[in-house]
Amino acid sequence: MTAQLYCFGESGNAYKAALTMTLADHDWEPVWVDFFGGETRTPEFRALNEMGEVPVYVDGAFTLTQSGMIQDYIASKTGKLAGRSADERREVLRWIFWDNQKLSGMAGPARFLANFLPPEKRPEGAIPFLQGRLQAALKVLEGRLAGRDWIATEAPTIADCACCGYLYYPEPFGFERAEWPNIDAWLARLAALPGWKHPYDLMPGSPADRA
Ligand SMILES: N[C@@H](CCC(=O)N[C@@H](CS)C(=O)NCC(=O)O)C(=O)O
Repeated sequence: MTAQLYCFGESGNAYKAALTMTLADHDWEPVWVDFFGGETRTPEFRALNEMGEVPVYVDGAFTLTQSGMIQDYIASKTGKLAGRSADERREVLRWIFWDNQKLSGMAGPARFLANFLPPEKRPEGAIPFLQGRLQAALKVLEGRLAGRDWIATEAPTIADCACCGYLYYPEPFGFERAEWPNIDAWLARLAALPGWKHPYDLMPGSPADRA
């Protein structure tokens, strides 16, 4: 049976799961969620995920939420992008936890506030605060990628698919790719992997649809 991923193109968190399944050759199809129309707040969606978030992975009666959990499940199931030993898998998880809080955890809200929320609804000071924290996280990532091709191990893993979650999007949110040469080269390496797709090509929905 083809697994389903509840997602939308603007979601970097959903992209992590979608990219993982794609690069791991795991059969899946997207189910578009109308986030901007409020779908994640509906009782129907909350019945699917009480947390009210995408991504949601559904395979028959089996459901998983949280991008890192879905990524870990796919890596375990397919044996791809997983790390080859227990030590490597722990290192992979270490970077996913870091990403979810420090990198994507700042990039996602910064991008949302700066691009998708009307200016009058933006909480004062929130964007500079998030962008300051984001710069600190980008510095950590830039340092990590000095002299190495992939984040957690010598091969691409789900840690790479997590950390890149927001970094291919074109909307301005405080990440200028040209300012971070190691990150830039790593994003190019990732994008050269067979099957890689940009988030707006991998999942339905983009700002152009709402213009
Ligand atoms: N830690 C979660 C974060 C998921 C998340 O924040 N999803 C956003 C879209 S990127 C969402 O669905 N938000 C819905 C809402 O806040 O109403 C994960 O990694 O899956």
